[in-house]
Amino acid sequence: MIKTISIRSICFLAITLVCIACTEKKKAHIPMPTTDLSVNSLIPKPLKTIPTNSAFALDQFTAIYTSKNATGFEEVGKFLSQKLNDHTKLTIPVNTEGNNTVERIIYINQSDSLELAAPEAYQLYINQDSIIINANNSEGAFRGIQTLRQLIPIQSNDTLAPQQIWPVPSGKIYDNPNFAYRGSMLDVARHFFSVEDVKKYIDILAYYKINVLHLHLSDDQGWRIEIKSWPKLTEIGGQTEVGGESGGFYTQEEYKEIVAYAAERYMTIVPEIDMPGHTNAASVAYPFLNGNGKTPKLYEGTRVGFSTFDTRKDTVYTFIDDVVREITAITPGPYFHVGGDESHVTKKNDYIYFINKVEKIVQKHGKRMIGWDEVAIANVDETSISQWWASEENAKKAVEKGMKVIVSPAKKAYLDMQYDTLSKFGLHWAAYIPVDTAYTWSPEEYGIPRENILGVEAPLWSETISTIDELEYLAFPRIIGYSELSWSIPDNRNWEDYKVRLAEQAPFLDRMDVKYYRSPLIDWKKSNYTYETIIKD
Ligand code: TNX
Repeated sequence: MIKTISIRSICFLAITLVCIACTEKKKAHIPMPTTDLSVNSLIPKPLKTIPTNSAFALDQFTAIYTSKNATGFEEVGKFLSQKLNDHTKLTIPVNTEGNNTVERIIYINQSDSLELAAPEAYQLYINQDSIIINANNSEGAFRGIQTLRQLIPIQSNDTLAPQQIWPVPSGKIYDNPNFAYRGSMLDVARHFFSVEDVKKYIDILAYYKINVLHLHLSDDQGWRIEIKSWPKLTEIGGQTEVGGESGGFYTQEEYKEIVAYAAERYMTIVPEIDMPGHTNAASVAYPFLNGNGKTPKLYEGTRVGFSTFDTRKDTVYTFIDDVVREITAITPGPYFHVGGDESHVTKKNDYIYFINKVEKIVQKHGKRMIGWDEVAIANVDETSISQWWASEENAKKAVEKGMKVIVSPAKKAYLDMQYDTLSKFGLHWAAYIPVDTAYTWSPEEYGIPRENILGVEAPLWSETISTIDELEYLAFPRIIGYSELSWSIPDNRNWEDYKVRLAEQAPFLDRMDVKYYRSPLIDWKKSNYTYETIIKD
């Protein structure tokens, strides 16, 4: 451990610990329970865990300190303090000097150790009087504090001491993700979801170390992002949704708010404008786009594959250039998703011509193109990314082209598939996906070489859901399993072990007011908040 902490940090730690020792009103020794860090309920499961069988007493005499002059570390400390406050009501100061009531510290330390060279790597050392989180950068530190949050018991153990404490099991954790891209997609086109709904989803995903939210921003039924140079896209194309309810769209300011909220949680937003198919709403707003001389009607059904842009018209590419320019200008992440799926009424040659041109537009605006697996039939560049959802042949083509692949097999990873025949929402064209089926597969098992796999994404299409409760019913608990499939190595994944850890998530999900599906396959842990009482509210 010493190796990984800089001299500066050691001096700081030493001074802090001496100050703690000198504190005059020293508290009576608090007996700690015997713990076993290796049987905790962490999801995703960390790479390596070494228990030391004691505990750190989180209480009102705890303070957080972070490395000075390390970008983003203080913000991570403040984020942790806020979340600890939400959970325990304790007010834990961050980087407050001359605080003589401090007895124990949580230190978030920037370290250049080679052991932390892997992206998002962190180490967590939990001792009786200190918790040290080592990371090379603030992203790793942020992942590390999610682990710490999960280790705080649901309730304080006030039978052990005169004051309330939350005993955190002691030991060491070494961790970094198996895959860099760990995502979920939300379809805000079939049904629109408010900024607040999206933020809530982001918040829960971040707790499970998911780092990408892909927003499906346009489809036949609606255009959901303001484009200032083409205002009718939202004025007309954003006014409806499946079932004919009111629709909606994000202004660019609102989209920026989502992007910033995600960035604070080290999550990348991937915007998708689906084309050349799935474009009915855009063509209603600007009929020249479809090139067939007809003005289509707003569409409120759920059929796919009936619309297309006119791929041979220059003005269509001028339009696309404006859309990509405006969206990329407010998207700091490296990706732009062009859809490209189910273009059943676009001729194959036209489709290839279109994807080739759009890829260049995306690159001109400084982003890497992502497309659904069909895009691999075009002459795409190896820097572009294929999102494999259906065709193994297309996935093979992508690998042959040297592309990276996002693994999203509909039969295993589609959050809009029903759990079983009794499910209230969802479809089942690909499969029924109960919670165990969603977990017991491996991104590596489909013949896509490990080095081509960028990661895993679980898409949530919204034909059958229109409220946050319905969204949560389909997403949770399955998305929690997908987080483990993308973060943890195969040796650390096991259904029997996972299902026990998943059961332990109930109190957190209840506290966060997540209306998850209480799968009968899981022996859900009881919490003060029962599902029934929340539903009644
Ligand atoms: C297929 S998956 C689609 C979507 C639908 C979804 C419903 C993909 C790239 N396209 O347009 O919403 O099925 O499950």
